[in-house]
Amino acid sequence: MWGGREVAMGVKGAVILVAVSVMLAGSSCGGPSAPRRESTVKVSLRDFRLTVTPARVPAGWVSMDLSNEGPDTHEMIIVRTAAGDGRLPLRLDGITADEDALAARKVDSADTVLPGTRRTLRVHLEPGRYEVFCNMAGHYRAGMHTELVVVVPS
Ligand SMILES: [Cu+2]
Repeated sequence: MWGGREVAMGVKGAVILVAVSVMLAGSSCGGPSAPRRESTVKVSLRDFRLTVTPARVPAGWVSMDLSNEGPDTHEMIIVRTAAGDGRLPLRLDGITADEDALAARKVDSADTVLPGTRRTLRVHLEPGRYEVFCNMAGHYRAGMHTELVVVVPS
């Protein structure tokens, strides 16, 4: 009884080991062997709040996992800025950020994230301060913005 169970677990363990070694071999064939770190930031979009978790990540590739909790459609724009959260230049309407003025500092964006849906945006971030926001009419001014700090990897 006991012996049989051990044998069964042994076979299962061996299968896992093979799978892991295949994965390791696969990941090392794409160039230099330097470890590539990738962080994940959960971005929650809702009426009218935007949060990032964690709010501090090491520089490098970051996977921004967006989730629109609704009820409206939202978007996510990420720009580099040292101005401080909620201090982006506004358009003349006074309620939306001036994307033309921010074009040079824009990293990337995800448009039209429908309520109840998720999307992942991979971005490469240098150390610095960034603002993550939604710029659909009025949403910026209503509070859909937050800061993401990118630090030198330790
Ligand atoms: Cu929005």
